[in-house]
Amino acid sequence: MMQRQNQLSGEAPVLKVMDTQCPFCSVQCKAVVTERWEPGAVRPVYTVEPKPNKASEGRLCIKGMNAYQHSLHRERLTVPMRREGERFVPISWGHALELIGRQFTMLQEQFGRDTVGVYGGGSLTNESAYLLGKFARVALRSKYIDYNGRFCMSAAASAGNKTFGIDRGLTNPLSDIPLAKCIILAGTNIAECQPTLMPYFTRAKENGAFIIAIDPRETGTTRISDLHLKVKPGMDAALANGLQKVLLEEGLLDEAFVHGRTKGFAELKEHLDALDLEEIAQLTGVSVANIRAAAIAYGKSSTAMVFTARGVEQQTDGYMAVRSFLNMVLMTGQIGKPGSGYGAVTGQGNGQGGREHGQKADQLPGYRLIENPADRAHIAKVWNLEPEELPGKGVSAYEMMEKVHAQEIRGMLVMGSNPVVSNPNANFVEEGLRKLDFLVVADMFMSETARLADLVIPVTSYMENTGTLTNLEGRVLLREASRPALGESRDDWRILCDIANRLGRGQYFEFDDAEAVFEELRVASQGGIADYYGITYERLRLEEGVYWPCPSPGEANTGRMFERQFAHADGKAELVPVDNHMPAELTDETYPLYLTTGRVLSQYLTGVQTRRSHSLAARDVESFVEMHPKTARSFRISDGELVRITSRRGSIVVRGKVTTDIRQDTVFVPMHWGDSQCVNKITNQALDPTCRMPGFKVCAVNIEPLTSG
Ligand SMILES: Nc1nc2c(c(=O)[nH]1)N[C@H]1C(S)=C(S)[C@@H](COP(=O)(O)OP(=O)(O)OC[C@H]3O[C@@H](n4cnc5c(=O)[nH]c(N)nc54)[C@H](O)[C@@H]3O)O[C@H]1N2
Ligand SMILES: Nc1nc2c(c(=O)[nH]1)N[C@H]1C(S)=C(S)[C@@H](COP(=O)(O)OP(=O)(O)OC[C@H]3O[C@@H](n4cnc5c(=O)[nH]c(N)nc54)[C@H](O)[C@@H]3O)O[C@H]1N2
Ligand code: SF4
Ligand SMILES: [Mo]
Repeated sequence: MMQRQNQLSGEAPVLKVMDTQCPFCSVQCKAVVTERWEPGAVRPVYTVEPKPNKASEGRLCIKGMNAYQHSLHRERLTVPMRREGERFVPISWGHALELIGRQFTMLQEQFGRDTVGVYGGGSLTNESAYLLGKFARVALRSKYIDYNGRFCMSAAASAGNKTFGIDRGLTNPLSDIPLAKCIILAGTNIAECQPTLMPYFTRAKENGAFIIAIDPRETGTTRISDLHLKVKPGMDAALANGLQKVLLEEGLLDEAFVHGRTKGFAELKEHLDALDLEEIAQLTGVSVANIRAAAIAYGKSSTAMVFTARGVEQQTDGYMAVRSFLNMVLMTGQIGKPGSGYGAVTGQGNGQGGREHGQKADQLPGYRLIENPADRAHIAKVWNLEPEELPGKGVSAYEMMEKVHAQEIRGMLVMGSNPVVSNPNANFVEEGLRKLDFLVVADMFMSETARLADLVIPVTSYMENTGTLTNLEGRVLLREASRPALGESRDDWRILCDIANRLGRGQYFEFDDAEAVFEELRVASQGGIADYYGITYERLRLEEGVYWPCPSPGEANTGRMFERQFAHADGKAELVPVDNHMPAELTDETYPLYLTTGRVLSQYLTGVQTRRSHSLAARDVESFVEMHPKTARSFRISDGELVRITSRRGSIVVRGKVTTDIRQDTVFVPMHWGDSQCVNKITNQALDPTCRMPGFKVCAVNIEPLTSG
């Protein structure tokens, strides 16, 4: 009808075409958003089309299709807001910055520099993540900074660093996946979490690959598998031990590779010899026959790849569980070749870059270490400081929350995270954040964490800010702004410069645009493990993306690592004996079931963005608890009924969903909802001793129907 009228009036619609990149997961699919104003229309109509690119090959999932909806949402924050009692009142940027400067300075004068902490996120661009690290060390001069990637990539990152000498999510380009003849998908739900990558796996299957899934539940991902090992939550390290034992017994080792390119095999063999396969079957809930079938399929394939994600990694033994799988990769020499390798499937949009440039408590840019004198000297020089002026290492994300609770930290800046929903033991975290003398949250929305703040400052969305993001392959991509900032919102990196100025440290933060920040990041990363020196905005525009490490502007790599050597000084990878670790919390009479947590296709992390997209919110309006029909019957719960789930830390209420997809001893709740549906109110805060990852994937719970009678 409208179109006819236009034809009659002869007026053309006004089009605005925006080239952009999805803000959500680690694939970083490119897209084109078109805004179309018909003459006389009261609001524009948006269409979204995928744009060809190397990772997604021109695919886009429903989250990418609908991301513009949150970016344009009427609840976007457009001005700084200051708390007055229970209300928030708009204030000017000048006033907001003055307040931050005054409060942080006052707290630091009274309680010492470390009393102000910084909490970042893996959605931030490389430029903002880099500057956040610099902000903590140079503007605040505090040792306390960490970020949500601690909950995401820390286990795989530590395992990669220790085993290979480098942590870059995938050791191979995505285009290698269809070449693999056997694929192990351990604790990864690619179908819902990186949906646009699924065709790589279905292509492998068409090429004859045997796919093995390891997951306590059936998911869109396990459904493409030839063999599904429905492991007991938390028992992956033991299962991988079982697989290695069979490889050893069957003689399916690559002896030349083991002797030439790895170290530690003798100790590993001695350890495996002493393990008992029957016992492993008992512990893991996977039969000996299935363990054998999986190991033999993997060991006999000419090419093979192993992928792990949060199912294996978000455990109190996440670091060692990944190492157990890496033992298997190395014993068989299935790495550094077309179609053979390992992948830790990175989570957030910039989950890879976010962990390379200094948001982590012990890190400096370029994957340098804050406790290494040479690394400190390099960065101090780039930052125009003396190395002694840099603080030492702080503590991990949840441990920072413990310090907040203990009032050792009294002021905090949260940028790009919603910790009150995403931290384990969330009631404790909320209690802590309420005690802060001054909490500043930089966000697009009034998130559950922003609601606790003294000051909330508005940031630009993905369509409005320019910067680079590094996808799961280690490919650096440039996302250019395609819309002006909404209201008075500002880019994260700009806000950090503005605050630094108020703290009297402006001379270290003189940047006119994101590219200027990237230019400094290049130099800071030069010679480091994650070397971005050879990458420039100009190259990124011309080449679509560039893999790191990239030490010089003329250089490009194929994205396949370890073809000849590993990144340790001696060129060898490290094998290690791994225990059959048990979860930090076991079931008992009061808490008879295991709870595991994860994701659904339509929602993203704590849901702050996706719950504001009407098309996505409509797909999953509330949380749920998946349980087996036999479990439901024995707890007298019927499908669709509200269920109270209780752990040693608290309780939540969500809707019951009865399905044969899950193990009988386990229930599953997604993480995307806050308040009374926030699953982290009941998860366990126990941390992995090495990487400090919480065990989000196992705790002991009880369930009961909410209805009476
Ligand atoms: N739709 C959507 N996509 C996302 C995100 C999102 O929130 N929503 N988040 C992004 C981010 S930040 C991340 S980190 C990734 C996460 O990506 P994934 O790690 O793939 O996602 P999860 O659902 O957390 O966990 C994966 C699987 O682990 C299984 N699992 C649970 N416990 C265990 C266990 O003990 N052992 C094994 N082997 N498996 C277990 C779960 O049943 C689940 O199917 O996804 C990214 N993509
Ligand atoms: N139980 C359980 N808990 C989990 C997990 C699990 O599997 N189970 N997974 C963990 C994992 S893997 C992750 S990654 C964490 C993530 O948990 P969070 O860090 O809480 O992640 P988000 O929900 O993405 O929160 C990001 C916040 O930053 C805002 N934001 C988005 N983009 C930007 C930006 O560019 N700048 C700024 N300043 N703000 C922005 C969003 O609006 C949102 O409020 O949760 C962890 N928690
Ligand atoms: S959520 Fe991930 S897979 Fe989906 S469009 Fe965005 S980047 Fe691509
Ligand atoms: Mo994540």
